[in-house]
Amino acid sequence: AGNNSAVTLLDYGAGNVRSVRNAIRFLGFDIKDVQTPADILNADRLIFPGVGAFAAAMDVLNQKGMAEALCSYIKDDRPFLGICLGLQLLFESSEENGPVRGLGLIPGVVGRFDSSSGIRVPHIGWNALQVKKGSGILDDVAGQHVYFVHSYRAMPSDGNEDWISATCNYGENFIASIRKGNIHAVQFHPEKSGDVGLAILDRFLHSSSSFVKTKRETEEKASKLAKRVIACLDVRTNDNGDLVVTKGDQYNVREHTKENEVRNLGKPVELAGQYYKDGADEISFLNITGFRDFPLGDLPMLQVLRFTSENVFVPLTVGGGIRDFTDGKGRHYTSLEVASEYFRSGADKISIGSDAVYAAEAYLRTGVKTGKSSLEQISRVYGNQAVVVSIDPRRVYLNNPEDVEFKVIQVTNRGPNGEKYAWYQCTINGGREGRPIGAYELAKAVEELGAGEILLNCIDCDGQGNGFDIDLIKLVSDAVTIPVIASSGAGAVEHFSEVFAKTNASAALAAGIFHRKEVPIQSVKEHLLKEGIEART
Ligand code: 1PR
Repeated sequence: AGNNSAVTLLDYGAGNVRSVRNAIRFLGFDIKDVQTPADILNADRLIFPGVGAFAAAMDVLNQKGMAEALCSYIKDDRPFLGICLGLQLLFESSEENGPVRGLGLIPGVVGRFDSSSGIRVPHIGWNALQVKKGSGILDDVAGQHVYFVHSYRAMPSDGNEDWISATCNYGENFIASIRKGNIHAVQFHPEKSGDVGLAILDRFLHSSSSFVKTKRETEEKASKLAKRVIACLDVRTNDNGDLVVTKGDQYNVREHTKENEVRNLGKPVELAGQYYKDGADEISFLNITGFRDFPLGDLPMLQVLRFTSENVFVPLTVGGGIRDFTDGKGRHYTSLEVASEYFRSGADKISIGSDAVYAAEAYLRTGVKTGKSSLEQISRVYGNQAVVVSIDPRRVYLNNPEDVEFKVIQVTNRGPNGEKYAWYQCTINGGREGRPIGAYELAKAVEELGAGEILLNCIDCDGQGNGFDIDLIKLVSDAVTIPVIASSGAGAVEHFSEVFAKTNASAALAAGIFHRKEVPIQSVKEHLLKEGIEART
């Protein structure tokens, strides 16, 4: 930390603020944690990264006497930065499970995005800032993309106009940041917004910034939500017990040699760091043997997250093995404990595969939401924006669409025996077992159960490099209102523009082409921009 004074962090224990801590440390500052209301009043600079639900946060602040201290700190115009819920709590009230009263410092009510207007909720991804002049910490970032993840937002009004320093457009113009004197708050996540976000944090931490952002001119170029490009690392232990990044062909990760060894494409932490530098909008780790190896016994994966999140400032997703589990000694772990450990170690989202299939099957069979599935429990506690459902479907061709009870489509390219139809059968345990449910039915069910996003793989296309399964992605992205990540089959930059032009996917994920260094992430972005598709560069 050197000459820098410490920054005070208000972490009321409702969730993961590890990324904010990592970003502050990365910028060379020490962190003092708020223990008592007096610590707020004595702070030189206060950062308040709100996490969790609005009502729960207000309860804690009120119980600990911190609400009053916060109000007085802010009214005294002392240096303050609120992040995400840390912005929303400044308003009068929120409709999230409410109405619930907020701190009441800024006029306005926080409401939910309206998905009936055709936008996907949660608002997840990199969106452009419309910055007003004199915004202080947002100087030079007008028109840049920053990372948002939320379902609720504050709206501009005559009453709060003088507070607004930036807006963002998502179906409507909502408040992206506020500023008055030394008081700042942002709806987006600077700690997850790459260089741009670090520059914003750094401006808050220093009166005059030393972190120079030179990537782009300050002209407002970007205007809307960018299509995301996600790098995926399939991770498992190899036969020597080392955690390696691997990659399969149609989910088979073993080499076609006599030894049949697990294909080793590198070290997870190094590769993730590389992809961050290369411009990945997000990074996913999938622990592909999680269905048989219990993740909390799998400490290396938690270490990978801890190390990665120290230097990688874009969202991290981790999946594999999220379910209830009883270990050899008879100790029972809930899926919520597994997920919590992933979040604490630096994950922003968790991804559920097999267990979500069971949950969806049960829900469709009974019509009852028990609230007990891993999906429901984790999204209730951490919010649905933190829960991704990963689907591993396999195409099943049919001559007659009446042959199955699942949603059938007419395929663009006929099957091997001239079949005109197909359905997409969900699988579990890394494609090893087919289940009596289609990708379409599963997607709709998990949306209702609380999933915030869908990661849509396709076993037929995985590792083939022939492009995404457009039929499948269209089917699923039109069936739900949550964001859908297209996955499996990318082999060239054109495949990315194709999937965004022909489907409503919000993001495209690839593994093999990046691992084999065939196509740099930056080329994908440049290609998208050339094709008129919004991308973050
Ligand atoms: O079921 O909750 O334990 O989660 C297991 C997770 O591991 C699921 O998300 C499942 O998709 C994943 N998984 C399981 N087995 C494999 C395997 O490959 N044998 N990998 C596997 C999934 C698919 C994508 C891949 C894309 C892009 N890999 O993640 O990265 O297909 O690849 P490409 O660009 O090279 O074509 P649970």
